[in-house]
Amino acid sequence: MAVPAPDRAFLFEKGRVSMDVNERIKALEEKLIEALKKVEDHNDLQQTKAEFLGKKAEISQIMKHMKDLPEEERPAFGKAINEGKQRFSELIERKREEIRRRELDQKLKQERIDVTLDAPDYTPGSVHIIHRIVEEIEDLFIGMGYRIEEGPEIETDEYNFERLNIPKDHPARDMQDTLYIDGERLLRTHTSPVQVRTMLRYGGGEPVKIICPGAVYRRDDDDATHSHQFYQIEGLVVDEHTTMSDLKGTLLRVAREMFGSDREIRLRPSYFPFTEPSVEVDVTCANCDGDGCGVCKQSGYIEILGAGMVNNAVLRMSGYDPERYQGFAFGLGIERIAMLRYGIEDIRHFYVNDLRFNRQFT
Ligand code: 2NM
Repeated sequence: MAVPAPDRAFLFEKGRVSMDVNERIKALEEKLIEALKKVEDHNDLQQTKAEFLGKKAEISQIMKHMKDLPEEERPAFGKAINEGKQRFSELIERKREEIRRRELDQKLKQERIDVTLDAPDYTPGSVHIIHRIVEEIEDLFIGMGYRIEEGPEIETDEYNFERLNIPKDHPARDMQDTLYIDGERLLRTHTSPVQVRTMLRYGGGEPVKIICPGAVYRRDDDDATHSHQFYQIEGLVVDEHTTMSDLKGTLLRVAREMFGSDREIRLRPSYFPFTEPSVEVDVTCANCDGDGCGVCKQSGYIEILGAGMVNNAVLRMSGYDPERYQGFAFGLGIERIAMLRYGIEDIRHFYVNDLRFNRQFT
C-alpha cells in the first residue's frame, strides 16, 4: 500500500516522500527499541512514550493522512497503525516493568538485614526503687483486703488541715511547713486529705480500708535527710470494733515485709492532731538485731512510721459516728524506708537519676 500525497510528515531521513506504511511503522519500532535501550528510569520512559505515542509522535501524524486515502485502503491503513501503536505500547510497558523490577531489586538489596550482625547494645529501663517499694507495700495491703486510693497533689486548706483537726494558728501547722499556691490552695503535705475525701465519699455508712500512696510536699531546704518533695503511704481502717491491737498487728506485718520476717516493733507515745492516742513506731535494728550498733545509735531500734487511732473529731468531720466507728491510721515515708533498707545516706540520690545509683536496685 503506497502512502499518498507528499507531506512534511512523510519527509523521511533519506528524502523519500513515500513509503509503505508498514515499513514506516517498522522503522519507527526499531527506533523505539533503540531509544528504550537508553531509558534508565521512569522519567526517561515517560519522555520516550510521549515521543513515540504522543499527539506529536510520528505515528499520530501519519494517522491524520488516512482521510487522504482512497476509501478501500483506509481499513488496512488504520489497522496497521493501531497494531503498530499496540506494539509500541507493549514495548514501553515491558520496559516499565523492567525498571520497576530493577528498582525493587535495588531497594531490597539496600534494605537487606544481616541477621548475623550484633544487636545494638541498648539498655532497657526499670522501675525506680521508690516506686518498687510503693508497689511492694501495695501488694501487701491488697493481700489484706485494702483498696488503693489516690487524690490531687494540689489540695485545699480544708482537706489538708481543717478536716484533719489542724485548725488555723494551731502549732501543728508549723510541724509541716507548707508550700502555698494562694490563700486557699496548697501542695498537700501528706496524703491524709485523700483519706478524708474517701471517708466523705463513703458517706459514714460503711467500713473504710484503704492505703493512699503518693507525692507530698514540704517547705524545706533540701539536704541529706530532707526533700521538699517525697513519697508517702498512709493507711486507714475505719470499722466497728477497730482497736489499737489491730493497728499493732498491721504495723508488725509492714515492718516484717520491709525489714525481714524476724523483726519486732515497739510503740512509743507521740502526738498528731488527727490521731488520739498517737504513736511512733520503731522496728528492731536489722543490722544488730536489737543489740545496739552504729546504725541504730546503740538503741537497738529504728523509727519507721507514725500512727494512731483516728481522732473522734476527724471521724465526725468525715461523716462517721465515733460511737459506732473507730479507726486506725498510719503514715510512712518511702524514701526513709529505702534509705534504712539499703543504707543510703543521702535522700537526694533518689531524685538525680544517676543511672549508676538507679541500676543498683534492678
Ligand atoms: C500519720 C500518722 C498518724 C493519718 C491519719 C489519717 C486520717 F485521715 F485518718 F486522719 N490519715 N493518716 C496518720 C496518722 C498519718 O503519718 C505519720
